[in-house]
Amino acid sequence: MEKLKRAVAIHDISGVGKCSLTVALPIISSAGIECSVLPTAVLSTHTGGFTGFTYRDLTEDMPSISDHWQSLDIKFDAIYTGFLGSFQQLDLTGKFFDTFRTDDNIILVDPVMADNGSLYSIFKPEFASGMLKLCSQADIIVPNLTEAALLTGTPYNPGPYTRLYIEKILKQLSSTGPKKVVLTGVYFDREELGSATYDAITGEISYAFAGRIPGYYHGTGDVFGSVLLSALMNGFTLSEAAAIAVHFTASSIKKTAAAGTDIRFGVNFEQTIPELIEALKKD
Ligand code: PXL
Repeated sequence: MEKLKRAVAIHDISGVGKCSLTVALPIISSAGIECSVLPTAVLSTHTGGFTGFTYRDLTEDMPSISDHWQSLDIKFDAIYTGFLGSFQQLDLTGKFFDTFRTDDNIILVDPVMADNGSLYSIFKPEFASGMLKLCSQADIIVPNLTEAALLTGTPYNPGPYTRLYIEKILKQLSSTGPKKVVLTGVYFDREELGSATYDAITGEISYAFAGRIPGYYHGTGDVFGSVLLSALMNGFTLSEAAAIAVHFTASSIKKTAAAGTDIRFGVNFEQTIPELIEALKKD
């Protein structure tokens, strides 16, 4: 039996409305990877589409959790960050990277802060500069096109896109530090939606698409990021991992649309997990 790999997911816990840790934990675990968690906040629901949510900030706990793990000499094969609520959390997460980085672990930052052309309501515009700094410390970043615009200081382009535009953004993002970039929300026509990847070491660019399902579904970025990391940790290349993540996310959205689920509650990824296990099998 191969040694179990261990990832740590640094995200919030939103009690209702599947996203962040309630997505990362089940997906990464079902991919055969131990998933440790460093919760950044506890919310009653996520912040998109629900009003009146509670928000308990856990910033104060982050350094002591990190110190305890350091004292135990805990090692992580991957560090995966998502929703971070403040500059202080960005700073503490950057310090966490410095402490737990090894020669061969993966640091994956999903710069969760915006979608559909707008910054999430709880963030101020300056937040993007702090997120850019954290991204510069990552091996892989996974922005959507709104986040990419904020990180590159370019105006948001709602698409459809051209290869020229996408490849310029990929290279601009990589020039800020991360050697691998995965852009989500890429489309050249109204029929398909997917991702583009860039590996600055090999120069390889790849695309993966699935049929577009109309509507906006919450938590899909976290589903995508969790599957991407799971596939990478199972030995798939960046382009293969992105294709697995695109098809898993699209299949989960399809099931959600067919079930008529309220889109605020996230996607029916649970019913897609058997497909992930199949996709991760090596022949
Ligand atoms: O899925 C991203 C996300 C994660 N966590 C919280 C959020 C959001 C997006 O709105 O509000 C708390």
